[in-house]
Amino acid sequence: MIIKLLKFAVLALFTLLSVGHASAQDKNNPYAVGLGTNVIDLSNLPGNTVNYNFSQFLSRISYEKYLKKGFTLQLAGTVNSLTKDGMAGNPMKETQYWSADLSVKYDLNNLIGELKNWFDPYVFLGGSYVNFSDAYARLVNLGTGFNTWITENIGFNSQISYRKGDSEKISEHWQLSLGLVYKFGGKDTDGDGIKDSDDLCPNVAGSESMNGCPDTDVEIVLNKKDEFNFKASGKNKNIKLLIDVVEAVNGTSKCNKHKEFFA
Ligand SMILES: [Ca+2]
Ligand SMILES: [Ca+2]
Repeated sequence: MIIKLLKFAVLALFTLLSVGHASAQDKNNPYAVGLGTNVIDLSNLPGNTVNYNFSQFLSRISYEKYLKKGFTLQLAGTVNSLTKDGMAGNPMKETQYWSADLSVKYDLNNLIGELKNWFDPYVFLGGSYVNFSDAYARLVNLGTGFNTWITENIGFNSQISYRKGDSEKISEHWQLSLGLVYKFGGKDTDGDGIKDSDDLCPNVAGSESMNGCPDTDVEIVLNKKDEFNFKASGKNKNIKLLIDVVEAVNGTSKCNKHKEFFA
């Protein structure tokens, strides 16, 4: 019990103190998976650790897909083994618990502006399908949490949810969770380190200060195959248009309108 509490406290401390330099989960990394542990508290109000039902270290798994405008869809699964009924640490007959949760998360950075790009607070609302002592119930699931990104793709996650239903066997309860989250899935076609969604020139390598466009003087020459080669200036605001035109003339544009125009 003490060791479990310590593990939980250490993880919580890491979550609060870890400082990174990465950005929130967003269109650049639309997918995320998470692994962690959870605590179920059957009392009316969370906070008193004598009521905590700790679980195995890996007892929660999650998968997320960023939708748009700060909204993310999350699917999560949890297992636990309950021995405390939530009445001042009162023991109860050991009961297996599992739940499957489907939630929509909203990234608060989207609302209040990004305070720190490594800090990613959110709220969520969803439904949980819970198994408790051979009874099943559908519960409403709402809560809040945050991700703390330590690298561009890896972060700590901490959240609390309140679950409420009208089943006699499974009434309201709380779930706290802590874990690691890994986000992925961003495309960088030209390999310049700027994801396609932020790259003004997604097919031409460039610099960060030029939003992914090359920072050189404009120079367009015709080669033996009658294709244009170019060096382009990122200082020119029309650089993207210029590159679009060159790609269209060369037939390498992904844009059908351009292809038709130059056909
Ligand atoms: Ca790029
Ligand atoms: Ca680029």
